[in-house]
Amino acid sequence: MDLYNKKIHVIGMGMTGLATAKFLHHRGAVVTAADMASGENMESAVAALKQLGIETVLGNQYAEGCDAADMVVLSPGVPHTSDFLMRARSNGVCVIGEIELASRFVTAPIIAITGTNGKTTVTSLLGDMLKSCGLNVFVGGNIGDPLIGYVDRDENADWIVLEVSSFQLDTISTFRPDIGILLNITEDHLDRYPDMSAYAASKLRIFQNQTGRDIAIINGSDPWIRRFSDQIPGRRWVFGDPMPEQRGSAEIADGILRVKTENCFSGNISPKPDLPADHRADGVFRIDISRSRLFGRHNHDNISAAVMAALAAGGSIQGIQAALNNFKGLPHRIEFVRTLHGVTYVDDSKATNIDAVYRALECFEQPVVLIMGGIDKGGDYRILEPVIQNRVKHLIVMGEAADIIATALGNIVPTQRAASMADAVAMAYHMSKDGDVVLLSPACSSFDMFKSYAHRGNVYQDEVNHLQ
Ligand code: UMA
Repeated sequence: MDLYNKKIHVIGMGMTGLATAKFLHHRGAVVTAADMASGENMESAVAALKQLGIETVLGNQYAEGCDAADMVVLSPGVPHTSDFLMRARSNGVCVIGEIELASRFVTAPIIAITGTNGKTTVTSLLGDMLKSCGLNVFVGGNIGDPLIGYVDRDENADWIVLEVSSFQLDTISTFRPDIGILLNITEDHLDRYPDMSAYAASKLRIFQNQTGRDIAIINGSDPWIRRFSDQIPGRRWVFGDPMPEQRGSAEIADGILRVKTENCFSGNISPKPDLPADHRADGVFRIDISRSRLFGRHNHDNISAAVMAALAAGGSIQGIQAALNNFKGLPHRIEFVRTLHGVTYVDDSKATNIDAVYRALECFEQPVVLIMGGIDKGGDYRILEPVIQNRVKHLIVMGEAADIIATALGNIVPTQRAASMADAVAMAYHMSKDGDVVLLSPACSSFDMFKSYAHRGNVYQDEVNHLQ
């Protein structure tokens, strides 16, 4: 793809837009970077781009110029259906996202991971597994390191392990992972998609350019994935319930994960010559998961998917097992904070959708004081009814969604409103007793009161650590 002298409009000047604008500039394109925001927040981005001589446009005018560009490159946060983009497309302008652009310059094989929940855990765990098998791996994408930066730095990995969001998949056209993983599809981002079918279709795009030589690792127990499985052209490696025409399977019993696969290397994925011969034939691979610190049923799915992908990429059992044993889990995902007076405090601030709260509650046998709330994303909180009835003794709601959640769930569990995180933690402290769990699992995004889910989790942990 020749970018020299091409007029390219980069929309969004966050992490993705900055990396994209720099890459395009280095390749000789005439770049304009634009962002709907203006003011202090944009100062450092503008300064960084100006230093390279890249023109920037902020505020109301930011969409202007798209029609006259050769190409528009979007950041994931920019809805691909915005009017100005529809207009540019109808004027013949090529509109793509950063993942699509970057993938056109990647030569290493790609493992892409998507799903409503668990994708960061799987991306991170899989990256560790392949590294522990001696491979040189780039781990990035939605997890926080844009793929375009890898391309710009001229890195040369053996494998790319890429977390991709539905937003990123919306703007692909040729992106084709050698191994695609779809973990689950449950309600999320319904503030951006008109309905669940549209959101599911977006997730399924991970497989749209795969051929029969590629591998699709999928969750056979997920109703949306089962419904759309005929749209998956790759070879299906299935964890959870079995599916027709599967070419690989994963089962967990008695703390052992058993993965049975076809010969991993019959397709276009070549093993590194120094990998052990035990993976060159059909067979069952056994991994001991009993010592893993990833607990809960949902983590069985995450481990199964990561192990399957690591095997498909030619990883050794020893390397995979060592990485799993050493993996501590990620911050703000059902993270233990402390025990005080017999009460266990857990931070699950990353639970920004309803299904994630369901999965978190399933991990606990003990009575739970649950803290929820933030910005509502349009899902149905009543899905939580059974698990709340079984496990939750008090519900504390906060933020913009407090009333919506209280209306949906307040009639099945005693519910109180908190004005701040400090207030919520103080309430939880008084409501809990020896043997209980206090769980922050918001089901909402955080931007009404915090900078990010991580900021929200850190504030919660600070409040918990200050309790006497
Ligand atoms: N902006 C516009 N016009 C718009 C919308 C946004 O100009 O219509 C501007 C904003 O003013 C802002 C910039 O775009 O200055 C931000 O762009 P962005 O939202 O795409 O953010 P980035 O910093 O580029 O981060 C993105 C991902 N963000 C989103 O998808 C919202 C990051 O995922 C990702 O780590 C990063 O690219 C690198 O790939 C975050 C996320 O929340 C963690 N992802 C969602 C999720 O996981 O659920 C999908």
